[in-house]
Amino acid sequence: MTDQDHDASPGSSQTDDFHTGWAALLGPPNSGKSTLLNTVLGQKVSIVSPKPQTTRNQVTGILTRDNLQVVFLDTPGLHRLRGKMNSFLLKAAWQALSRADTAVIILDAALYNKRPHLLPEDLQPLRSSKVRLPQPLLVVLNKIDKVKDRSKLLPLMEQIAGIWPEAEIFPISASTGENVETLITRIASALPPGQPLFPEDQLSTVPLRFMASEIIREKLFLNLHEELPYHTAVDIENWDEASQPGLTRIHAVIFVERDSHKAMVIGKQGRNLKQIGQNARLELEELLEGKVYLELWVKIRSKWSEDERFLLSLGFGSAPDMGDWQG
Ligand SMILES: Nc1nc2c(ncn2[C@@H]2O[C@H](COP(=O)(O)OP(=O)(O)OP(=O)(O)O)[C@@H](O)[C@H]2O)c(=O)[nH]1
Ligand SMILES: [Mg+2]
Repeated sequence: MTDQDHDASPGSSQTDDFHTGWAALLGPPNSGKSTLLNTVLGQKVSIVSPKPQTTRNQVTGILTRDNLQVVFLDTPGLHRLRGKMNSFLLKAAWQALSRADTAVIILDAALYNKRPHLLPEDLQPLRSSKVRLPQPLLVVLNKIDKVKDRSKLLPLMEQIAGIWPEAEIFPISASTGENVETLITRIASALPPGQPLFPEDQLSTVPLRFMASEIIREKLFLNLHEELPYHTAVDIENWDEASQPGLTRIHAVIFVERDSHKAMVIGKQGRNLKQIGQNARLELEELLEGKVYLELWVKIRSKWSEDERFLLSLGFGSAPDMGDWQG
């Protein structure tokens, strides 16, 4: 026996027909990228809301099976908005594509079924001459649970085939899981042979603190109206699990841009903030498998979304851990 046989590294017990790789989930905002990632993993790693631009960074989700490890990269939706924060969002999406062995483009079939004229414009960023999409090109038509008459998908499939003749199209529902397994099988067959990069029980490379701030941000997206969530950011200022066994004390700051935002986040008699805090705490307790004391503060930081240093300090633009490529 060699030393390698004793090695407890992730790849030690695997055979040569193991396939490993990175799969980027890309597409317009609100198409269901994060929902799909959570469904594939059977667990929530990426936050979801009915509002576009919910995801603001790359979020990894690791699927490990007998002879397969797919590291999915959830990404911010591709859009055409301006501003510093938006350019960070786009950078995160394009970086994921450049790292990926395969890319899955996720589209909202129910949306384009009703409004086909939106498709060419929404696909414009992906059709730019600067973008090189890996082959095979996998295109997902998501939300088919909302398309009662499935024959209505045919014109959309034709429209996509007209744009990308080589595309393989997968109608799915990320919410119900319909056809998701077929998609996973196809992604798996597109990945190169290789040893796993992460231990088989690892679900993500995202740090717990980041996940906690994301959970709070999700509750802001779910509880606040209209544009307000876009003016908020969350930072975990203190994390204490040492003082009291079984209890994690988390002190988080919700940044807003103006006085009026602060008043709306807090709500009448503090009702909004209380609700946001309660919802976030319950989910944090599930994540951390223990009691959580969550303290939320709302602070005004004018024009934070244009402040590059501040955005960097919040983790914008930082790529997730690559893992050990040696296995
Ligand atoms: N009916 C239905 N709704 C879906 C499906 N997939 C996602 N949704 C909903 O679509 C909305 C957006 O889902 P997300 O997963 O946040 O979409 P996303 O592409 O990650 O959005 P961004 O991060 O903003 O780019 C949420 O309200 C989801 O519940 C689906 O298959 N069927
Ligand atoms: Mg998302």
